[in-house]
Amino acid sequence: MKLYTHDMSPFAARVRLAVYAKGLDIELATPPGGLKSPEYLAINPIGKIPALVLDDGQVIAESDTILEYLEDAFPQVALRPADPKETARQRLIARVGDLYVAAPMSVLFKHLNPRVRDAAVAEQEFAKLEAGLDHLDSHLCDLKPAADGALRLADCQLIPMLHFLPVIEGAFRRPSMIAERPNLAAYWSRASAHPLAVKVCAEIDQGLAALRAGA
Ligand SMILES: N[C@@H](CCC(=O)N[C@@H](CS)C(=O)NCC(=O)O)C(=O)O
Repeated sequence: MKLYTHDMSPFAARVRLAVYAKGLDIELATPPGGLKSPEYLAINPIGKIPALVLDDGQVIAESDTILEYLEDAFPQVALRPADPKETARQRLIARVGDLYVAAPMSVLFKHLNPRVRDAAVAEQEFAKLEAGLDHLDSHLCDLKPAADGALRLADCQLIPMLHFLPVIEGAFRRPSMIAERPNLAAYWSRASAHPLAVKVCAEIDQGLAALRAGA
């Protein structure tokens, strides 16, 4: 199996977290010729990472679909809780994270540079992001690290995204949005200390440093 990924991508980092947690032997590769090259579009017409290519050639795109596939195909190290109610909560956390946190973050990422920033769009997206983080902090998500300290699918989805928040806060000179939310802050202080979270966040930082250096 081959995973198309990039160190910096929080969506690809989700999948790498699951791959590391499950101890899977999956080749990591960057898209040949870049994300929009004919060669990569022939593999993943969506033109985004991550994409997983199975040994029989089947391509699975979209990080949440890849995570679910890996969980179904390699359940030996389980990242999905056995209890259906807990699974529903984990899926809800992941979905809230995708729809209401990752979405505005992706827009804000395009406005990091103050010289080409649309301040009105940024303001709107910050309002959406703050609301999304409030949802994660609320009773609805009941965000807590696993009692046994193990990683779960929702952790794989949240950790790279939350690690990215300071990049956005720094560019817009905003205070920590995690620190302002007690449940999220308690979750993050535990989740970010997991050795695989430390590993994958270091990879993201390495990717960001390479981007800033113009690599
Ligand atoms: N919904 C997709 C989002 C993936 C995504 O946006 N990946 C970014 C890298 S972090 C990308 O490939 N962007 C290229 C583009 O949007 O053209 C997923 O969950 O896999």
